[in-house]
Amino acid sequence: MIEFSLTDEQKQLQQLARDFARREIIPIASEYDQKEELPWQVVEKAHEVGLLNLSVPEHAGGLGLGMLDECLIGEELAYGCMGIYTVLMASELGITPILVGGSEEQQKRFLAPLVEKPALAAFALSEPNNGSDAAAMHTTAVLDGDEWVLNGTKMWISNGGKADITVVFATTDRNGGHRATVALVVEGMPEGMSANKIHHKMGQRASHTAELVFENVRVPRANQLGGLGDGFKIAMKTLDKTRIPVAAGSVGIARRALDESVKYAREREAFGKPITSFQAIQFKLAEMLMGIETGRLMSWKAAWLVDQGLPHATESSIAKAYCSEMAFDAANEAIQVHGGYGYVGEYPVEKLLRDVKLNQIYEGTNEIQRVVISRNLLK
Ligand code: COS
Repeated sequence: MIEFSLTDEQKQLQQLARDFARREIIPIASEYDQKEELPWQVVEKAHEVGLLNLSVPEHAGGLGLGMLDECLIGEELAYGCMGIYTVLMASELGITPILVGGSEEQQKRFLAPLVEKPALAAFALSEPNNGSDAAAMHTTAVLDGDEWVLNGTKMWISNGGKADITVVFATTDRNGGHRATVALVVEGMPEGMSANKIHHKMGQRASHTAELVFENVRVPRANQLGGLGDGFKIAMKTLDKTRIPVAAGSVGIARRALDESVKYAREREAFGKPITSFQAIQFKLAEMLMGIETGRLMSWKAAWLVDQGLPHATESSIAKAYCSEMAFDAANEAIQVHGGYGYVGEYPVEKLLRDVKLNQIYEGTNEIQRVVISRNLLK
């Protein structure tokens, strides 16, 4: 059976997120992009209306929403602003390893506080000198009695330093490869942990990105997710899931690019007619819609597989790579439709292009998605 219709609850969630984007995100998106500042009031409002930390399970007091639900919401948030989307959805990225590798006790302990108040989670895997080769991490974890002692630097961490919990991946033996990795939940900013904000990003500037430095940071052993040596696999299983909302967010950006293009093209005249009457413009709009519909289907399929408990790594990577490239093209063409006006901040389309570039890089570059897809194809 194939079923494309949404349940009433899903339609309500979608509408809630759409209204939220229109009321709370779109009016401030440009200002916070320019200020390079995380709009904390949006986090508070998202918490208030139930759009924050969606994947916290019911046994930890959350809504326990599924991946398709997350995609519906993610598309709407990204339509408003991809940077603000990243603030909210990077929290889901921080929660997911706890769902993947944490015990029920750990899920309750770490996740229940994330629904009680406006609070964020973060995921710290990449380092200054390794991103794609995630197993080659240099951050060390050394056991001292009942505590792990963390040393090292994590890089490009969304919500880094702002999050109430940060899942940090570290090695217990630099020569041990992925089998010597652990996943540790760091609560707040313990002694020895510091965050340095990364400035002058090309886009997604309302999202707070930081370098995290750990100097002899002590983490209780009870905060270790899974077993010794499970860290890398927990990270991989997490990304297999969280790349799907990135795809959905990309669809949201592409939809915004199309809507802005249609609006402008209807108003703008050339050669005595609105530019919508020219095929050069019509075909660009048609291409955008073709990409949006195709990309949404792929992200929904990947999300459906997750919700069914079926293997989803290949589909997740296809959706992430396809949708981020499709959305990049849509944003680029939206600028072309706007001509010179598209190149300046007066219209929202130049921001779409700056923002969407990151979708081709974070949660695994699109080259890494092709590694995943081809390895799964050939194995
Ligand atoms: N789920 C579960 N297990 C996985 C897995 C997955 N998706 N991918 C790999 N593994 C397991 C393998 O089965 C293997 O286990 P065994 O040694 O027990 O057989 C182990 O992990 C190592 O796998 P592999 O040899 O394939 O790992 P590589 O070092 O070659 O790395 C890639 C694989 C490149 C796919 C991985 O490093 C990656 O995804 N990199 C990108 C990281 C990323 O997305 N960073 C973004 C940070 S968040 S913004």
